[in-house]
Parts: sequence; structure tokens; C-alpha cells
Amino acid sequence: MRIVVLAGGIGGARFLRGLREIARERGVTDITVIGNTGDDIHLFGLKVCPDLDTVMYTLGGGIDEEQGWGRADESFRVKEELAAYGVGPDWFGLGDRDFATHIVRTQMLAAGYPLSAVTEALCDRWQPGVRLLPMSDDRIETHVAITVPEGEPGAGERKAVHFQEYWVRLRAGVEAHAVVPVGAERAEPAPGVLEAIAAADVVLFPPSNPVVSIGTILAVPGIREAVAEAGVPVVGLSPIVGDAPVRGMADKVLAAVGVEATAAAVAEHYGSGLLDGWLVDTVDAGALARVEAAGIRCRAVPLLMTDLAATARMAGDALDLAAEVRA
Ligand code: FO1
Repeated sequence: MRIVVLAGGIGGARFLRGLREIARERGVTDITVIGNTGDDIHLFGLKVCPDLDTVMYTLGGGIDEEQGWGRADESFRVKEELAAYGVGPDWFGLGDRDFATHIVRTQMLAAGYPLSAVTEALCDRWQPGVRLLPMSDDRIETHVAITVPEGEPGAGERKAVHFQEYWVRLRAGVEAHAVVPVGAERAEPAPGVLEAIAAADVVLFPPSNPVVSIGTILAVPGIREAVAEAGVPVVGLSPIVGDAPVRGMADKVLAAVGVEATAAAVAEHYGSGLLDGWLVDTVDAGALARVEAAGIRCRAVPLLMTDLAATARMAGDALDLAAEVRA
């Protein structure tokens, strides 16, 4: 069985760890992950790919488990030295070990390798046990339109900021008027992306952010169409449990696209043209009828990724729902 997963950062990476586990138990070895690169940012002359790295470090055993991003056992000497030169931004925590990844990546990109080849080379070290593909080799950057908050230069003016500035510096604390994956309309899927979707037996949407993670991947021309037309079950897991995001600030960006932060509304946002099955948490069992009325098969199961066993069960439930849809 060939499984394709569209993944963002922390939620996607943790789900993948459970999926890899249940897949092993069920004798499945072919997992392709299409990673979001809309969160990528250029800092200090380096290309940083937070979501690809989060997946790679999490599956490769190098992640800071508590934080969910960045390297375990990290130090911040380089960041301190940069700050001593007055070189920022100071709000983005790049650690010394992590810096090495960005240096290797940037060096390979400068030598002419596409991001997909660079990602493969980085994964040679981490052996994540899945094939990790960036959604595109082209530069795509998610920007968020905000009103500059009080106390900052240009307060009250509307402007677009990089997603990481909105997410990390502003902690999604101001209203997002719009979310735009800049460059997506001209981008092409990375080599292997459309082929993997076409060859898949099942496509999974982990409990990643529906707007800035999975939504951005689907914004690359050709990917949404390939998923919709693959003719195989597409099953998603709700990132909203009990009307709140399990992690992160998904509700803030959902509001920007006019979607309420409920498990049922997120399913409707993807729509039956894309989704065949949707898992909601048991606390949201009341959403079943609404999701099914939207033409999407729905089941309520525990969706909190409290440990590997619980996460593997969730992934197993997603595969079971796919089998049920297929039957
Ligand atoms: N998230 C934070 O909340 N603060 C940070 O300083 C930060 C730095 C960072 C560095 C490398 C990396 O791979 C991820 C990092 N993240 C940080 C996580 C990241 O901002 C977001 O969680 C994802 O982009 C959303 O998926």
C-alpha cells in the first residue's frame, strides 16, 4: 500500500511518527510526505525550511520534543553573536545545531541543486523512514495581511508580513485579514509530487493547519487537482478538538478565510470534492451528522496525540476509514 501525506510542521510531524509505527505493524513501507514550504524564510543569508525540518528532525530522532520544533540539546551561541553585532531578527530562535542544516541547504541551493534534491540529501543523514518531498522547488512564501498594532511604527496601517513574523513575533495576536501564499500561482509541484499522488492508494491530511499548511500545499497548481482526481480515498483528521486547535493558533488563520474553528467547518472547508473521510475527536461526535450531510464519511475517535501509541491508533483509524470508504 502506498500512502501519501500532505504535512505541515509540528502536528504533521507527530502524526507521521504514529503513521510510520502503524504502517510498520501492518507491513506498509511506502509513505511519501509532501511538505509545506510556505513557512520558509530567508534569514542571515540562509534558507530556513521550518516544516520540512520539523518533519525530518521528528522522524529522525533529532527534534526538541518539548518545543516540537528545532533541535534537541540546542545552544544559541551564533544567535547571541549575531545579536552582539546588532543583527536581527532576534525573535526567531535559530539554534547552533539547526544553523548547520540551513548552511548545508543554502550551500547546495547556491550550487544549483533544487530544494527537492537538497531535502533528499539532508534526509540521508536523518533517515526519516518516509520519502520527504517539498511541495515545490519554487519559492513560495506565505504572507499575512495585518493592521500594524499600537506601539509599533506605522501603527494602524495595513501591511503584509511574512508568516513567521505573524506567527512567532506577533504570536498571531493581531487579526489576519488575509493569508496569501506569494508565488504559489507561478509554482510547479516538485518532481515526484504528482507522480506520488497518482500512484497512491490513500491520501491523508494530518491534523495540520488547514490554511497555512495543507491549504498552502493545495495552492500549488496541480496538487489540489491531482488529489481530487486520484480516485483513491482521501481522509483527514481534524486539527480542531472541542472548538479549539489542538496546538498552535489555527483558529486565527481560519477566521481569515471565513471558516469557523470547528471540526465540521474545517471538513466543509476542504469539501467533498477533495475529502472522502474525516475523523473528529470523540468530544466532537455531535459534528458527525453535519459532516456526513456534506457528503464526507465521518467517524469520532480519540484525536489527541498524547503518545506514540495513541498517535499510531489515530493513524490506524484513518487507514481503516480509508478502507471503509474504498469498500
Ligand atoms: N516557533 C516559535 O514559536 N518560535 C521560534 O523562535 C521558532 C523558530 C524556529 C526555527 C526553526 C524552525 O524549523 C522552526 C521554528 N519555529 C519557531 C516553529 C515555526 O515557526 C512554526 O511553528 C512553523 O513554521 C509552523 O508550522
